[in-house]
Amino acid sequence: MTVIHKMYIDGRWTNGASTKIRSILNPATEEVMGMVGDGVIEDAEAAIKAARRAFDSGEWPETPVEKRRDYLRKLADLLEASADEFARLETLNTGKPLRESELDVADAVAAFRYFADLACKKITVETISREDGTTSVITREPVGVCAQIVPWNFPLLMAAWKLAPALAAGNTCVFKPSELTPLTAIKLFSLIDQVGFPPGVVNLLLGDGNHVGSVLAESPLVDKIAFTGGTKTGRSVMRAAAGNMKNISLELGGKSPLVIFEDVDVETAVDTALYAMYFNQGQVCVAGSRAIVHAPLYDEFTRRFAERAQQITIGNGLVAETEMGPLISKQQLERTEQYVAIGLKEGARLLCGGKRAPGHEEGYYFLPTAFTDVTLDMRIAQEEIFGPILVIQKFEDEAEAIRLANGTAFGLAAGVLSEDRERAERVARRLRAGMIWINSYHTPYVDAPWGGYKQSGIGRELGIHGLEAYLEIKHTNIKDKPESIGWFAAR
Ligand code: TXE
Repeated sequence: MTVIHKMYIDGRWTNGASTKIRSILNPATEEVMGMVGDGVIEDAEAAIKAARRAFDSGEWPETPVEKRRDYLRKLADLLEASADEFARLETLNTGKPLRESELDVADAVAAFRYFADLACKKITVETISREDGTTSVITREPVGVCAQIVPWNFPLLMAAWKLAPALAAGNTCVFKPSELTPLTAIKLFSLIDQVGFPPGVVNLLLGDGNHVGSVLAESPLVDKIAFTGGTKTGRSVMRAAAGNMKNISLELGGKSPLVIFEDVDVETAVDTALYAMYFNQGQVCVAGSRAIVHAPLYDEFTRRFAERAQQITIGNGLVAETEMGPLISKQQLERTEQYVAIGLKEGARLLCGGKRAPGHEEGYYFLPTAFTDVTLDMRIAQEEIFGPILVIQKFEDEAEAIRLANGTAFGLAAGVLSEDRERAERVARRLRAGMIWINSYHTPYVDAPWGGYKQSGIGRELGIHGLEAYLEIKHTNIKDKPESIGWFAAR
């Protein structure tokens, strides 16, 4: 019999208020691999209430930060001890190659440890002694009840990036994974249960965005909403959050450029561009989905890129040789196909791929695809596709490279490849993006900020900035004892 996974609310597993069940698919086989309870409005409200009570009672926010650290370290240890199981489950539910899931689990463990320790070091008290005889005390306090909504491309890692800083800072959480990929989050909550966080401190809500996600964004009992997902959904979350002026963190879409100068060896340039674009089948917010290539290198680059893209081994993520897995869903597959049609209609030239991967009867497999002859005004150059489609553009000089790179509504990430460090840094300074890799790509560092400019979002995750996003700052001005101020004469 298939096990039906439940929600975790107020320290207990629950079926939720309805009998609705959702089937979870393996995108590599299209088979049902799990059944989960599907949340409804009442479940969202119950989770919010539990988090509100746990926060307002003071149990978690007033727990000493060192003790909160111990809970999170224990969680990290348990996660590390079952890393193989988590990686396998992540691959089954998302389709991503196992080597990528293994990285995700290791990064998730690192995030819990990092924020557990950082909170102890950085949640400090500053004092200023004043000539007027008062003292100013500046403290950092948790924001309150945090609703956290994540997408399907990095389910476990996004859970860690959201929960670790929030809990370390003393907040209480309602966490909602994507309705497509809840399985590693459910498994993480079985560890959370084992660690024994006080009831209501950390709650798992299942269900889709329109039903339960929107309740989190709107609720006046929620103090902060942290969202990772598409820009369109981000906009509606922001609108809903305005009702009670929630604190917001948004990590949204991108159309990130990889600027490649002619002094780079063509094999290295192609290798980096393949990695920047096709990692996780291109379903990465920072995917290097626009290669902007210096004219002298352009012909050789495109020729070699097409050859190498066609050599990528596509298959089930559990098979050791697999380099690229399936897309997450039928919907994403169709969306990717539609963008190929859009590109062709706009007059771009298909360099490689452009269709479902042959030889796969089941599963949402799509060939690594690239377009040349792309102009900046085309939709394929402007819109986030979130599938394995690269657009390649040519530039003549540095000014044109910068103009093209900055020429979209997004500003999440960018890469610059050049042997000339000075030139690469000069260009990087002009790029309007939150994360820039020079001669590298993709790696997130847990102690360095992650987030975007422009329509790629608001705020930063990771690093000290990621912790501060979950803290309020309070100034308390203290005078030893009450005394008349005498501003208005007593008559
Ligand atoms: O994402 P959504 P979808 C982009 C990408 C993709 C497109 C659509 O271009 O093709 O978005 O993907 C929850 N209130 N990205 O529809 O809608 C939802 O349940 C509150 C980029 O899968 O952004 C899920 O948990 N929550 C991206 C989460 O939001 C709502 C990653 C993300 O879903 C909601 C994913 C609502 N009204 C998609 N509607 C990135 N850049 O990282 C949905 N949700």
